[in-house]
Amino acid sequence: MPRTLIKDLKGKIGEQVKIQGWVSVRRDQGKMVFFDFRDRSGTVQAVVLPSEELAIAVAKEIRGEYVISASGMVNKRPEKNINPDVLNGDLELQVQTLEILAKAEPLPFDMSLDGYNLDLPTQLDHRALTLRHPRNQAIFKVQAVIIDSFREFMKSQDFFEFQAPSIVPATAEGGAEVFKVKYFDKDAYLSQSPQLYKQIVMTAFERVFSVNKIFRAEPSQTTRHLTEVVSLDAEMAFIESWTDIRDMIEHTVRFILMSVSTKCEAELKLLKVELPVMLEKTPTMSLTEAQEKIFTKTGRDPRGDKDLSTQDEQDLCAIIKEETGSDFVFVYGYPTKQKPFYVYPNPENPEFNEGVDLIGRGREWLSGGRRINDYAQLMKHVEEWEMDPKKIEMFLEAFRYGAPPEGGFAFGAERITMQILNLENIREATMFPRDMNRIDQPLSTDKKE
Ligand code: AMO
Repeated sequence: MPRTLIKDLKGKIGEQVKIQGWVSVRRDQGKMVFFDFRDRSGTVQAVVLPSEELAIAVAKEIRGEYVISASGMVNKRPEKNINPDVLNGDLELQVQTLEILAKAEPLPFDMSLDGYNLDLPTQLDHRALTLRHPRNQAIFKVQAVIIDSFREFMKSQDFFEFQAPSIVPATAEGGAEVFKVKYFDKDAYLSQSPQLYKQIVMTAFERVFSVNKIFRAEPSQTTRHLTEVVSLDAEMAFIESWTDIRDMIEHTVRFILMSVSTKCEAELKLLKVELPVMLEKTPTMSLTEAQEKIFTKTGRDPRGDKDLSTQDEQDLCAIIKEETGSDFVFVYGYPTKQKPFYVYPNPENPEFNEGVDLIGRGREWLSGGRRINDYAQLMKHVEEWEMDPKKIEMFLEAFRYGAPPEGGFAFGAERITMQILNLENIREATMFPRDMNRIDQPLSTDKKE
């Protein structure tokens, strides 16, 4: 008999089927044995009656995470046992034959949905097992939809996908947060961002995007930083103003939210998540205006600070939510000297730049902005930022030979997943998180996230 996926059982009441999957739970009730079976598509309750002598003997041997093949009849559940809130809550598989395909050792912790409240370090130490949990599967299914819908939207807007390198001769973002690698007898770096490459490729293909790994030597242990990130990057030519970039960011995020809402209904329900509200037009303000607003509304004075602090981001989002109902706000115009050399200074007030961040639900989701495209101006910044032009020669060549007005943006897949799903720690939204203290296993046993 061919295998039926568990999600398709609902159309097969009264029919004989064969399913294959894992045992999530075994419950013995008198002489009967109940199971929750799980495959890639969902979960179903099954019962083995004592009259099925062969099957009941096998059932008694089975523990959590055994891999089985089970055949039997799909029955409608009695009215009083129906659970309308879960997949297959109205049916049950009455097992007639049961085969063990693979055994499992006794589990180190309870894997059943109700008993699942492991602390994060234990979850991550046992990722190979905890990935099987429906809650974690839901998180990573949403993440897959986020990445897919980024690609889909970019392509719909005529952006060209390219592959960015991970080994680079120079750092794009500045700062010390870079991993140096021994490259034969030379030094090289792991890419912090495909920034310089997306700008080069933009000068050939106009609209480009990439989905790639970036690496940041984040020396601190926060709930929103990783050392290895999936970065979703875009760059576009022939813009009139930085606001074209802001609008593209808004359309992209709106498309992602819409895709998650339509494609991940079951996952959002399981995770008990409400999507953030994005208005027709997201409120936009300069850093100075945002600081002024925070001061007026809270009495706390961040005016003159060079960036928004974590507290500022939280306060600003709370104020904007109350004033407009929006869960998002764009903040632009950061001090030019605080940001990387490629960001475009405001021609009327060059101390502030035309970089923009999207802040939502109290945290930064995404960064972008207009870039310097004039070669002479770029070279002036290279000098002022004390960069070695020889190390970025390939980038400079693209701009020496004609680069249109342009800009772009980037966001981390893990950060946006965390924010969309309202998770407390970015590691929950990362299958195999790398940070200061962990590469699969903790690097030292006395430090926990
Ligand atoms: P920035 O450094 O702000 O900008 O990064 C852009 C976005 O990438 C994500 N991100 C991270 N996520 C998790 N852990 C980290 N350590 C981490 N660092 C960054 C965030 C952040 O908003 N080149 C520019 C982008 C551009 O202008 O196009 C850049 O890298 O979501």
